[in-house]
Amino acid sequence: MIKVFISLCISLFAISSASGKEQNKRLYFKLLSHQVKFVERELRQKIRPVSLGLDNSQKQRIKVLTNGQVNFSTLYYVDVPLFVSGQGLLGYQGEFYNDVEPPGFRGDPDAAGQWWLDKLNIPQAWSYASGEGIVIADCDAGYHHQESDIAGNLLLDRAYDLADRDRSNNIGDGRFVYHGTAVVAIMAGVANGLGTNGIAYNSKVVPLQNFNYDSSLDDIGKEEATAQCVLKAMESSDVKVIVLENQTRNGSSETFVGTRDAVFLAMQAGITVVSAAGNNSTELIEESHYDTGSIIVGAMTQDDLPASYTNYGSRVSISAFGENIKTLFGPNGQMGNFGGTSAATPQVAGTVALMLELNPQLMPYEVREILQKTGVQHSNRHLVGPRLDVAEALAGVMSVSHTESLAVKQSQQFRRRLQEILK
Ligand SMILES: [Ca+2]
Ligand SMILES: [Ca+2]
Repeated sequence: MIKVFISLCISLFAISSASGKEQNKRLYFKLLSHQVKFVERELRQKIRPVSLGLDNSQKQRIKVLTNGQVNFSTLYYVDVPLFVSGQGLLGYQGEFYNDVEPPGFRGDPDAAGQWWLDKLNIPQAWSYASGEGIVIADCDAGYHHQESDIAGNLLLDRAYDLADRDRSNNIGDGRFVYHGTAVVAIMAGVANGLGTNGIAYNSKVVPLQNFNYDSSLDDIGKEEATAQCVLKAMESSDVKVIVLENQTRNGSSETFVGTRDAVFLAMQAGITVVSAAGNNSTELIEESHYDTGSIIVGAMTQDDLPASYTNYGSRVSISAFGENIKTLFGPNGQMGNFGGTSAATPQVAGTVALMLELNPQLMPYEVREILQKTGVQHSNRHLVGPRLDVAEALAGVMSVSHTESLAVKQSQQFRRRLQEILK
């Protein structure tokens, strides 16, 4: 029954984008019945063309995406031709909001200025996931960690500075403290009714500092500290995602062999690594020769073109927006305009947290493949990969059948052994 149902399902989000040019309207609804099997049958039966006045081709377009189970707290939507009324869909045993979007979570107040939320289909994705239960480690330049918009999601007891051996517990100093603050706010900012919130607003972040950009503080080089940062992140058994927010002169952080090796280990341990491509307009050659399996993120302009500065090449997995990203900088709630592959990377990392909440067993290469398959293709896609679409990525997670239990087991064993060695 469930199998048949899944095979009939089409992505809602795909429907909405494919039918965007036609005269359509959107109907929102929540299912109310408590009898799942009954509702599944109803979903199929009541969608008959006769009940809606649709022909067969139109009928195909209003099937509802589920993950094989009907979720009653989830808000679904369908795009239908203008003449269809919500009354025709009442057989869903649902509560309908004809034409009008019902009150749902669209972000904290300042999110109103965040144009990219809608462009990346993030509010739709929030019907499915918020990052709950997912821990991300960020290797970054510093954090205003007392900012209320990020503090609640930071795991401060694990904060660590890998570059400053004398003050390894101070992640709030250095020249670019705003940088990690901005990254965490985009990726995992707190949904508290104030300011903004992140894409994975219920995830948690281990704040690691890989450089202070201050010779009076830093004892070892940025590249080496980044490699150490990856190893440090792996000491925590619950970290599922590692974010690398620095570049080298030659490209992404993975041009440094120590970092590359550490990333290889993380991938074998089943941790998804999301890495900024860098901002030098450079082709990533070494990264193509040594594909670690990480997700390397390029930057797009607001007009959906590859940014002039972004590093590029076949190894860039996916891209997100790298300009006019209004977000928290701190201190004292100060907002700023963030950009570069540094800004694009947390958009992807937050999405990965949502994906892993839906299916924590996904292996890193599956996460990358789903992101690439579901991203928006553009004419320059060979340079920076497709552009991220968050709702489509979640639909992609829900539609794959997952048979990787052996790989999951192996990665968990590897991770345990690695943690013994790292201690
Ligand atoms: Ca520091
Ligand atoms: Ca907030």
